[in-house]
Amino acid sequence: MIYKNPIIPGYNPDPSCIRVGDDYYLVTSTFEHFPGVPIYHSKNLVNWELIGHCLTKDSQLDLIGTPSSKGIYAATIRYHEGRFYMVTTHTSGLGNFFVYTDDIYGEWSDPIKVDAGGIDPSLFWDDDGKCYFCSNPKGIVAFEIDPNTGEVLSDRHTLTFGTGGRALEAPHMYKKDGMYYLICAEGGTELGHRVTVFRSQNVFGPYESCPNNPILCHQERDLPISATGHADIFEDENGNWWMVFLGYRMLPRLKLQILGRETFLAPMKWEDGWPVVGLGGYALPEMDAPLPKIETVKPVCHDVSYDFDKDSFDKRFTFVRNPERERYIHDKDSRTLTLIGSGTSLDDVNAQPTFAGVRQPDFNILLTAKLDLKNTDAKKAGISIMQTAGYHHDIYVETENGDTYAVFSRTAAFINDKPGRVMLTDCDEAELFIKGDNKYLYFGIMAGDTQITLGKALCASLCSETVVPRSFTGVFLGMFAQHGKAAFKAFDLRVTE
Ligand code: 6LW
Repeated sequence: MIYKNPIIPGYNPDPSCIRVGDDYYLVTSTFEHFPGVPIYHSKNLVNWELIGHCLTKDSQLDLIGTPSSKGIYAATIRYHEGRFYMVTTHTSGLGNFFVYTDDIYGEWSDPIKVDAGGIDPSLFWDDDGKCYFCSNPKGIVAFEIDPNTGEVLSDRHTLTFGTGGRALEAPHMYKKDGMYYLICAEGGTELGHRVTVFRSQNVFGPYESCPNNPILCHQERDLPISATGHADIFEDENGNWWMVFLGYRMLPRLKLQILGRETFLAPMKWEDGWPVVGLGGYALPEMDAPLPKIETVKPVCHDVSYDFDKDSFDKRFTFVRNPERERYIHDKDSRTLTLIGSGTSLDDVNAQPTFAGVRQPDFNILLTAKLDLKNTDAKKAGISIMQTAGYHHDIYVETENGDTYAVFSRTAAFINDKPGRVMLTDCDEAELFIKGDNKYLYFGIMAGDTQITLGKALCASLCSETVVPRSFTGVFLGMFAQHGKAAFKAFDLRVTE
């Protein structure tokens, strides 16, 4: 059956996936964003539902002051004897740690630290029940740990220094037919990114490199998906093998991306004891492969339509660092979400603005949000397309000397344009919009007699990757408030043609 890539669009990097029975669970990395590490569930590898997050409590994840693209790096999910484990690195906090749960729909444990250097940790259980921890302090290193306490139980062994690509990372270990396999990423997460594989008869090596390395690499191919790497593999309930990996979709004609590193899927086979990925080392936006449970496949939809009829946020809403929860008030009777803005603005680096957003899932989008102006007094109340404090464009309502204005402002690389502004008269409600295609973003408002596109920006102006070193995130579309109340009545994000 033909399926479309990315399987999980928008900012969803460093995927890790497991099968438990005929259920698939996949996690991705989240940096300075809260809650941390989303968990997606699927039966057919095409329809993925966000079922929760591993790190939902402040006691599990402290992001206060975390710079953009620091915080939570790549996570690995594993399952052993009824228990789920998620292991990751808080690069500006605890370092390497894991959490566990026996109920993937419930809460996860507090973090258990592992005394290990490097990033991109993973766990592997051998047939004898021993648990091994891998990461990349210098080369790929593995040692045995106690999965209850995180205690280190063996010497540390270097398994490989890779094939010579820079940034050897993302080690994932597996055992198949008595052989240990180690899948890694090399080349850095940008255009030279690749997947390499090594194998050994012993857990601690020596490991031999696959003669066909890299087994996935788009660097020298003219393909619509770029930067493929950072993979995890699994066998489905029918005995077919799959690889999930990150990649990104470029803005046409530009070597830039804004949606972030997304999650892709390719079928995989074994030939002569080595994995062969996709179409002999590459993957396409449409792939034909034997998906499990095809009878359950439904049309994929990434729209987010929300009129605040609940007591709390839809799981898809994300905050920049730990949210100050009292600043987000849901009133399901009046179907209003009131944001109470502090003095913090979206421009404040390492801060916690009053902002709640969802990942931009595609280039062609229309976001509309309704504001109840009678119950809004914030200095700024509106919507933003936001990558970081230095890269966001906003359309908002502001009140000055009793007059209300709609304002468009553009912040890119800390350059603030002179905002576009129009006065609003005789209206109780305003509908703000951001419309995007793969070249431009348009910002406007409909309020009373006013219907106006106030500004336009190139999508590329939001791109921080390749401009800011180590920029790992993607773009959010969200609501915000600064200095006072903003009463939102609806939030509607559509992926358009
Ligand atoms: C991640 C590393 C990488 O931990 O980038 O693309 C780092 N790969 O493996 C941040 O996502």
